[in-house]
Amino acid sequence: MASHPAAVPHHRPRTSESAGGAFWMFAAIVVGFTAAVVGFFALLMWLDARDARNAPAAAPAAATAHEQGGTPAAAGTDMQAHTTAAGLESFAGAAPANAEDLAAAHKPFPAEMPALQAGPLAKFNLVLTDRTVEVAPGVKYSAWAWEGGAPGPVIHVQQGQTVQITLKNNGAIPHSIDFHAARIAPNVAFRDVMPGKSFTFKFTANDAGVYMYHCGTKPVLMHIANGMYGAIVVEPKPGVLPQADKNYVLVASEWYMNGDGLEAPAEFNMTKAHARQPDWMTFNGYAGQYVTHPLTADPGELVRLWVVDAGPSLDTDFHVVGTIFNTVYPFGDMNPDHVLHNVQTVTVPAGGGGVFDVQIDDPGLYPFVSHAFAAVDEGQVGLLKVGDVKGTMSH
Ligand SMILES: [Cu+2]
Repeated sequence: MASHPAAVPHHRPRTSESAGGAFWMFAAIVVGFTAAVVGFFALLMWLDARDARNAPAAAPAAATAHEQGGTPAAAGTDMQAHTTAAGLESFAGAAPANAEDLAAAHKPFPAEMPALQAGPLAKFNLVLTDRTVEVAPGVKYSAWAWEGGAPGPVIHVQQGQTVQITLKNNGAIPHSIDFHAARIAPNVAFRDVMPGKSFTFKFTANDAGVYMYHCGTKPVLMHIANGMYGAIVVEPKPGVLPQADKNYVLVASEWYMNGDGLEAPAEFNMTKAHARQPDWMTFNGYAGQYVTHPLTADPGELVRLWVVDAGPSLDTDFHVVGTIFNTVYPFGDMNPDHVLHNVQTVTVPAGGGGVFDVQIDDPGLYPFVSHAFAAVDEGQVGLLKVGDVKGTMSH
């Protein structure tokens, strides 16, 4: 060890000492600056959280404010037109004067999980079509979607069932379908289907969980962002999970728009999609729909939320305000040995899923959100109404 390079000429330490001094001075400046920046953003976040806590209540209030010449805002959001960090014009929060009436008249996407099909084979017909959808009250979007809009229908099968998918392409260009629940050669099963054509394939749903399905035709970002996504629940074999009293399926997604969609339908904006700066973020395709039309449960019931984040690009930090998840199956891993207990927020990644069990004893209105709170301001918020409580948070 005597010949170790640590035995350096004695002037060396002085040099490195003075370099070290400069380094530490620089580091101190950086740390000080960082602390100031972090503090500033912490304040912004606190302000945002404080505002957003009131977001569900803000829906009718915002419409009233608009009628009085105040800031227009849509159900469940608290946004106004602004320019995004990348200098892109945002249409977040755009709303007509009658947004509140439109929100009330909107028929929410059915979040209740559909029944299983009996027998070893479950068959599903999916129809792709170009159509105008609404992504928020009065906000129209020219989508590439499904017969019923976006997301596509919830597919519910049991682990071990064979799933037969028939995809009919009624759109103007080729599309395809990629099932994350399948172990299958994608060049065969997920191939492009020409306009007017149908394609059928099968896979066995051996892996329990909740999975995304989506069009996988290039550019995939555009096909997903335009509405070509949905959820498939592969329920574990009977007896694996505690019996849930309520099962709800939520598909989170983002909308990137080239206009506000109030007069003419908005279309996809690739620049915003690449910048990951959506105008709207939704559960089941429509901003704040479960604020106006809450999901329901009785006190003490076991509510199971099957959540998929369709993205295309942002994660969903799933959280229910006012409670703690009793059990979480992170990433949709349904192995009971892998669950988390008593946690507040768990990320559902873009292109992934998560299953959330919650049991609430106190009657009340419990918002479910992506706790990345910009998502709430952009519409990714709903209410779980526990017990016989009145209306939404504002009533
Ligand atoms: Cu497509």
